[in-house]
Amino acid sequence: MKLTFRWYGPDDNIPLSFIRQIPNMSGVVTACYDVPVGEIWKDETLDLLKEEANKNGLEMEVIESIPVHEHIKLGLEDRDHLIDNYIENIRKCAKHGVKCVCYNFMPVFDWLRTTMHHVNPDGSDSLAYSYEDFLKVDPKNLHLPGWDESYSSEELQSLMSQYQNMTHDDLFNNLVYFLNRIIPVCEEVDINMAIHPDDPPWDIFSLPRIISNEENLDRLFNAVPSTRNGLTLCTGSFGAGRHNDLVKMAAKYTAQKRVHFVHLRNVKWDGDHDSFCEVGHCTKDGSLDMAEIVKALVKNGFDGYVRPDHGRNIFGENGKPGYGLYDRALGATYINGLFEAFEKVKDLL
Ligand code: DNO
Repeated sequence: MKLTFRWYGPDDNIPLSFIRQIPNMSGVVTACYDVPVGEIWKDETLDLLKEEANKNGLEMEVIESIPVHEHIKLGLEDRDHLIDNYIENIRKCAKHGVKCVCYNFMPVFDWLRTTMHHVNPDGSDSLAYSYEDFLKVDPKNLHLPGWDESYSSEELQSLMSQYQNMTHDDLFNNLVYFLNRIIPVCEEVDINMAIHPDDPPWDIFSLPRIISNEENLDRLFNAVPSTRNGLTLCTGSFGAGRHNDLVKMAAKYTAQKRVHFVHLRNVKWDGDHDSFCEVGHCTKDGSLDMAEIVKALVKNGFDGYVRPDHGRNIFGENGKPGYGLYDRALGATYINGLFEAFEKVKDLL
């Protein structure tokens, strides 16, 4: 595996000089944030990101994300033009040495929580989702933690209304349409596409979601068989859904050569409903068996990219929710330990 770390570019308040000091760190996971979704990325920005990473001894082989414009998800008339731009971005990334592109196909929101600051018994804070709190959210007057600055409330209402009559099949067909155009280019330029699962893995506000479970993945991989059409196995996203067996999924999709990128984090289910909170990475801290997941990856020959996903805010850090330095760095060392241990005994697994 290649251990990577998300870096939000020069504006990230975690400097590359710190990231490189995390044991076994090979590279950054980043993106161009200076161009609106749907437009063509600037070469200068990609040059700069790569140069900065390389200067610090880090690679830039993973992009998260090239975001997919809502009109592509909606299947509107201008989608072909927007897909052309997407293809152009894939080509540019390839020219800059990128090997893997993470993206998602969730309508409107690419993750959802009911609080960004859930206080844990040990005094750390983390993101959490409470079923009860979610029921209180008024879809007509949406205020969602972490999203209020991304959309005005009018924009949000108008976007949501465009999805009103969209079925899961419609959205799926739009994803297949998109992939049928981009995967041949990925084959040509040697890039793996890694779709990120729905987070959390169920429909929200009647918006359809189509990458929430094994059945969804099987359908997607059958529809577009090239292994360039692959997955970001985000354990925390799939794992928030109690219907998902992460160990089985890790084994199955690794064996199928679909797992190009892994986001490792743990979640703790709470109560009988869909509530969960984000916890430290260790198995003991949450509801997912992280060791068994890594074992399944190693046993099935995983050799892709991994990053520690969402950390808590600890040691008094006031980091970007989910993306502080300390807990992700601790997560990285734990991930290193799991991989090293299982890789040593791989033949015995
Ligand atoms: C959240 C992230 C997601 C992810 C996108 C990929 O922390 O895991 O925002 O980057 O869904 O497109």
